[in-house]
Amino acid sequence: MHPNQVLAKLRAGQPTVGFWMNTGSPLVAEFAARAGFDWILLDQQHGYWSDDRLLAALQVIAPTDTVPLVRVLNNNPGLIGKALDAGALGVIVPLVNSAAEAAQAVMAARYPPLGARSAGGARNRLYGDDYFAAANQEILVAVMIESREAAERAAEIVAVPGVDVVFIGPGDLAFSLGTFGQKSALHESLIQQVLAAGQAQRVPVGIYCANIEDAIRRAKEGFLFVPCGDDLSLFTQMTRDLVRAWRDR
Ligand code: 3PY
Ligand code: MG
Repeated sequence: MHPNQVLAKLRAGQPTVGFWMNTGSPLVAEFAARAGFDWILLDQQHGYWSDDRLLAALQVIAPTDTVPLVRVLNNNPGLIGKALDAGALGVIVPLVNSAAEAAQAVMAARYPPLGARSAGGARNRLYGDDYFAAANQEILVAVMIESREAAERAAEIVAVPGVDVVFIGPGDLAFSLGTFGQKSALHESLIQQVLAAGQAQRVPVGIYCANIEDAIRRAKEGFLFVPCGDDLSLFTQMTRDLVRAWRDR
């Protein structure tokens, strides 16, 4: 099995940048995968990826150097196994609030003896005849810390064996604090607490960033796994700019 280049970079302490995809469009995924991002995330929690569209997107990303990841709908072993069997090289699991929930996500993504992922699938084995033997090393498992409760338990969550990345969801974290804006001092201090917990145990920490400026700033702070935009927001921004330019002519 070809080494997972995102895991290789993270294990070497290098930052990785990704692109978030919500459109459910394999065609857009094909173009995004040729832009040179380290990873592309197909979001099945908040995006529009039916199983068929997800499969088609994984097929067009596979021949490129970009690593395809899937955010699954929830921390469900069946959904995690299914995304990996379809050819995702990693999963991001939302709303993980405890070490036990993190262990459940790892369990679903790893084959025995490390986990309980079921043997099967076909596209996964296009990665090599040794897929079953190598997958436990090469499949990325990211668990999302996105509540106050989870952030306060960050040290326990990052310590769960098999967690490759802890990924902060700042939007849900703000919701859990009762604020819709993301800028409170408490919000930021919880973010920094999670970063420190990951760094103390040498587990890479990521955070959702909506634009390249945030991604670069967070990478400078030590976050190793950052997206820098999403397809629908970029498209929205660009089409609005076109209309504004036309109206201002
Ligand atoms: C959040 O900010 O809550 C996220 O899940 C980012 O995708
Ligand atoms: Mg979230």
